[in-house]
Amino acid sequence: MYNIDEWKHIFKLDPAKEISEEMIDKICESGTDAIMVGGTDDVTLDGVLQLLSGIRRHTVPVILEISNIESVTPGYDYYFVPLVLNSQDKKWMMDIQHQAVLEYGDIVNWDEMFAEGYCIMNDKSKVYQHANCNLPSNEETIAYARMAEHLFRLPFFYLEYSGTYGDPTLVKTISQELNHTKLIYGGGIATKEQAAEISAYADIIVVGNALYDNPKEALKTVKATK
Ligand code: 1GP
Repeated sequence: MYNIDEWKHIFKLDPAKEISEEMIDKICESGTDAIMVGGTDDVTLDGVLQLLSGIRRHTVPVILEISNIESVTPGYDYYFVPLVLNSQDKKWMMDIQHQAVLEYGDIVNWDEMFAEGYCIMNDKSKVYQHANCNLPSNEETIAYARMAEHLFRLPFFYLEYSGTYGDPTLVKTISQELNHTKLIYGGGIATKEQAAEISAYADIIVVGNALYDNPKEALKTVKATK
């Protein structure tokens, strides 16, 4: 449907946060490759549907990153399913996904569904605490990336620094490890310079918070990846 292989930039909108219709329009028309809807706390079906109706007035592809089963709805182009590789609980890697497939496996369109091997690198972030993660060393992070590519053959490895700018050297190292699995980087990108620095290595960068904190700068990150 869309050529995901060519994507470089994604804006992530949090259904639990306020955003104006006017801003949604600007984000959708920014030239970004896709809009991802996802968050950690208070993600409700209402919030997910409200964002979808705003985004659907534009032609940009829209992805639901599944946070909980209750907020899943038809109408998105793609569904990304996080598997938290560095969680200490099997629940975040396997069990909630298993439960979802048990309930909805008969009606799922598997062509729209993609797994993301998450490695959460910011121990101060909500998502790190929510998923009860362990902070991996650089060597351990590389090992997760290798597992994502060679053992699990995942389409995406998501290096998640949510809320803080990560280590570009590590992003470079990880990118050199991955040939088939695409590297998604997210976290703390607030300027076009940061967007350019990370996009030199990551296949796709995700910009989230900056849209709420400094939208004008955030919109400029798109161009920096092209
Ligand atoms: C969050 O990776 C995304 O899941 C983006 O991070 O909000 O820090 O931009 P920021």
